[in-house]
Amino acid sequence: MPGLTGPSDYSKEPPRHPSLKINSKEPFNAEPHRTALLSYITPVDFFYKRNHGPIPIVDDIESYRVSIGGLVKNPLEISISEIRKLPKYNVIATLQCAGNRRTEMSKTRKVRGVGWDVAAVGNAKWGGAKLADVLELVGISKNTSSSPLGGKHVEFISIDKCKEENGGPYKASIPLRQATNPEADVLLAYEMNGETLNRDHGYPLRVIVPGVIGARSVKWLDRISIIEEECQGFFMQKDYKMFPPSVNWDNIDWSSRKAQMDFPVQSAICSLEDVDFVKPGKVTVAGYAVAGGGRGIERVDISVDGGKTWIEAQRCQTGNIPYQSDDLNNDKWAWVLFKAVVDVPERTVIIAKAVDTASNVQPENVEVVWNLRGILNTSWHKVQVRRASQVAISNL
Ligand SMILES: Nc1nc2c(c(=O)[nH]1)N[C@H]1C(S)=C(S)[C@@H](COP(=O)(O)O)O[C@H]1N2
Ligand SMILES: [Mo]
Repeated sequence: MPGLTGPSDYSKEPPRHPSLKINSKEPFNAEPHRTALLSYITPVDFFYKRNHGPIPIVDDIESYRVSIGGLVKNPLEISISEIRKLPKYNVIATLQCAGNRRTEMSKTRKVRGVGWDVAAVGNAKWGGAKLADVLELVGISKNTSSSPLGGKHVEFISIDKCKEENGGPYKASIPLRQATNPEADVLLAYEMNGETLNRDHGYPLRVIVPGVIGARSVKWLDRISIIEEECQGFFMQKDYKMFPPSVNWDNIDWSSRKAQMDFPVQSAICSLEDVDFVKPGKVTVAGYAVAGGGRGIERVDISVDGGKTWIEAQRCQTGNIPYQSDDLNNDKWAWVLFKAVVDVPERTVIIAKAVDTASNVQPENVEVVWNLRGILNTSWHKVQVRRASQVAISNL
């Protein structure tokens, strides 16, 4: 790799916004304050950064090529300018780390992994070519589950080097069926929010797999390989799998579970901290809700009495206030923002729970989804709230 010596050379990291909360410095893992998620499009500076190694440097964009090989008749090397000549698509899609809300899961029972609050997620406009169009260049037609030479999966291999792969590149795969389906909107993206993708987010080219856990959206793309079986890399076989609560580090059998792909329905309150002290009067309960697999959000319920009674929040996909509910789900891969203005008792627990268009509902308790790697904490999001006047009185 030009400029970097290996998986522990952190001497050339890009500058980052000082307000980010750093969960791990090397590799750099950071999330914004949760209030940064109250705008529909997450600014690049405040978009969470999730890395497994140093940020690679691609300083000669002219000589940069992505090779497409494996089980294809006519392998190809393609430059950025050639990719830019293909039809360009802008897809608004939410990217969420499978480890989002891990810190909260760890409070129930300890889990292994980088700690995250509720902001290992962001919504961006990704600009690039459709993978389905790129694969046609090597003779793989649209909407197929098997290539002429028997390939069934598309593997993405990165430039970065990470410890988990013993100094080798980060990699992942998706089924060929998804990769060749134009409606799955899998992109090779060179833009984020209308700007050239920056180094932290995968410059010069990354994969975006909408509706799927962030781990499959490989950054700093180096190679695409058409393969028969799923990618055998660490992050597909030894990580990012959801285990039942009974599995621990002594009895784990990685091969017994599938690689996690679609994200389950999720929501979080971002206008309040846990614990938050609020002034007497109305309180705004706002945040994001997102469904995986291209499903939309049907409803977001809010409780201000710890789950005894519920009201429905307003939702929108533009960020405009007042929130409209008639402009919903135009962006099928994107989150919806929700908002409810409520009266709260002096001391209470406020809860958000989302329902997707398949009527999947977030689970009530973190215990039922607890797993040793701490992924997919989609349990009801709760914040404790106290009225400031009550605090003042109790201090007397
Ligand atoms: N090459 C490479 N791609 C990667 C990763 C990585 O460490 N290296 N991390 C993955 C994970 S786990 C997530 S959640 C997303 C994070 O993307 P972001 O940093 O742009 O938010 O990138 C994914 N793609
Ligand atoms: Mo992730």
